Amino acid sequence: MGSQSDWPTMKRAAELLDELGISYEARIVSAHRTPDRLWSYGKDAAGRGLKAIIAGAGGAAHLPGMMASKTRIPVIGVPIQTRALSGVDSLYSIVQMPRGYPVATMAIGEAGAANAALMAAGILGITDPALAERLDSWRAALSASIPEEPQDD
Ligand code: RP5
Repeated sequence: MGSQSDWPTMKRAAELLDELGISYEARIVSAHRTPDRLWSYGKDAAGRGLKAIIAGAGGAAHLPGMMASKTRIPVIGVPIQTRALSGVDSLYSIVQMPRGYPVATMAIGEAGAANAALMAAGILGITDPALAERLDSWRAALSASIPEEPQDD
């Protein structure tokens, strides 16, 4: 993520990764404030065996796109909801990548962070049958939790 202030949102991704038994590291890597850290993180990602990168950033959200320019590892972008522009700024900054350097862009905010973890699980599940099974169970449990009819409070 681009900042400590992104963590309350990105925690939603971390919680789901925990739930699905996927190991991960959570790091602050800012495209603007720590560009050298971004460069080495992206440069070393494939060699370190990372399989997916979830990149959350807000405002002029250059982290996911710059990360995608430094590594072929799939980058999943999470637009952080900003106070000034409600996260539309983050969304537009992340989603409009030029041909050649894609970022799989999620919804703005906490739903996007949770979905980023599920997207990563889906990617990793292609070659990890045990994880694929855990993801299927998670999805079935969510589906089963939805009532057929609305309840009064
Ligand atoms: C972005 O700037 C970060 O991803 C964060 O969403 C936003 C604001 O950062 P802070 O000023 O709260 O550290 O780079």
